[in-house]
Amino acid sequence: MAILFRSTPAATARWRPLLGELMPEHEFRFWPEIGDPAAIEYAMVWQPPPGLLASLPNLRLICGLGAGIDHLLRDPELPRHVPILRLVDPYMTDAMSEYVALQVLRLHRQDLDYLAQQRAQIWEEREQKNGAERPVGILGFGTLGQDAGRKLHALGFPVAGWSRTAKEIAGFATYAGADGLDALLAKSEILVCLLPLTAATESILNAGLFARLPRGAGLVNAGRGGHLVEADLIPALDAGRLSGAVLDVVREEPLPAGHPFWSHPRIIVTPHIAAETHPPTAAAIIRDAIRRFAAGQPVANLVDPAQGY
Ligand code: NDP
Ligand code: OXD
Repeated sequence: MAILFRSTPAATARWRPLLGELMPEHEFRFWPEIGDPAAIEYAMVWQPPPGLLASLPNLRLICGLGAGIDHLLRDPELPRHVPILRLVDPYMTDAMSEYVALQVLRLHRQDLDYLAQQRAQIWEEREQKNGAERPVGILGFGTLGQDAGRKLHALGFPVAGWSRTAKEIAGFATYAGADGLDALLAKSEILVCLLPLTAATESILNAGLFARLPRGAGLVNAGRGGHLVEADLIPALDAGRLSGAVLDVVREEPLPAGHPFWSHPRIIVTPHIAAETHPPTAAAIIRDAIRRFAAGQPVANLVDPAQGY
């Protein structure tokens, strides 16, 4: 019985030494050297090439190496009968909350304006609110959204969360569904997207949505590039409808050279690093899940492909 590992070359180099040590009972096959496909029962994968998983006739469990599974579901040949485990790692959750707190604070404290002033050697105060006066809305109030929400709340921001199904969570205003979205947008001076990319959330960040936010709202997208209609962003910023946007994810990654997002003064781009998979913690989580699965015990964080996340 073997486990297939497939990720980027850089990630593979970081995982490789850990895997043999943590799971000596398994033989690892590192893509593209997969050997006899029939021997592979488990796959640990990030962005597998289309058809790779379908070529493994005895595959029992697909372990995604990220929190999102859109990279798996876009494979038209994905073997739909094989269960999918997504990665839920408190280390990554902390990382995402750090990122969200940083970027929300940058937007809240007018960091883009002060950086521009510094470049122009302008020493000038700007009017500043407190966090308690800056409502933040989080689209996607799941594992990552709720943790980020708690940490923003601890910093003093009023936080509201939007999810697919209704929730009651002490300390937060919560909204669900299309009607709930309008109510959340109406009061979100900073909007954070931590949604999974699904048919229902694709292109959700568009001109129509920006128009429902308070004028001059800030945007942080750390969900997926496919959430944003890229052509709508710069016009919204240039018109003052939005005051700034932080993008950790974009439709084409890496962001192509010369793309207008690189140089727009009111856009901050980071290279999909908000919450990177952390092999030392992730490997132990996946090892435990595989052991439970192999023993026929219940496994947490198996996803429903029909739901899309
Ligand atoms: P979860 O599944 O825990 O949470 C997803 C949340 O989105 C849930 O609250 C869910 O609602 C909500 N949601 C899903 N579909 C809809 C919809 N149609 N309308 C409203 N709400 C919806 O996922 P995580 O928090 O772990 O991760 C979220 C995403 O973050 C990942 O899918 C990935 O795209 C992105 N990510 C980005 C990273 C980065 O480095 N930039 C790193 C890790 C993840 P409900 O609670 O009702 O199910
Ligand atoms: C993830 C990611 O989904 O890193 O984990 O984007």
